[in-house]
Order: sequence, then structure tokens, then C-alpha cells
Amino acid sequence: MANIAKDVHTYVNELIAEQLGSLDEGNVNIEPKRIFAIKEPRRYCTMEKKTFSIPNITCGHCVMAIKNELSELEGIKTVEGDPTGKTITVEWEAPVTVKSIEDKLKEINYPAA
Ligand SMILES: [Cu+2]
Repeated sequence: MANIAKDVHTYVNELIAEQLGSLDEGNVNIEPKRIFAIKEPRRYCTMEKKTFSIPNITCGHCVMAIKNELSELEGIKTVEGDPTGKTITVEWEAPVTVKSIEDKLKEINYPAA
């Protein structure tokens, strides 16, 4: 019985580690007695991604300026820019929201279209 519980424990931890993706397996640990309460694994990864169209972009310096400004917001993970396509692609998680990104873009005179 103890061995079965341990195997299930390991299995569930692997399942959760898979869901978490970017987090270390060391951050994931639950007690065997609690696994039966799990019907659906919770979604721990809350990373979001969006490409913003920004007409005011004219060159690579604009992209750099936007990258620097957005990177200061807590929760921003990556900022990629395309000067030709006039787009910025942002990956983020809480506390950043689409609105706070759009507000910042407006504030620095690169409003999203
Ligand atoms: Cu520019």
C-alpha cells in the first residue's frame, strides 16, 4: 500500500510539473492523501501572449524604446519587436494585464492600434 501511494504521489507530481511547465519540479509537492481530491489538474501557468499593432513605430529605435519601457512593468517576460511590421509581441503574467500594457504604450506615445 505504501509503495502504491508513493508511485501515485510521484505520478501526480509529474503531472503537475508538466502543467507548471516553467517551474522547477522542486516547487511541486503534494501529500499522497490529497491526490484523490484532484479531479482536474489546476492550471498554474498563467502566461499570456499578444501581438500589438503600433503604427507609430518607424525604426528599430522605437522598438528598443518600447522594449525598455515595457520591461519595467512587473510581470513582463519577453518583448519582441518588428519595426517593419510595426508590431510588438509581449509575453506576460500577473500583475500585468492587456490594459496596463496598452496604458503604458499610450503613455510613451506608441499607442496600440
Ligand atoms: Cu524609431
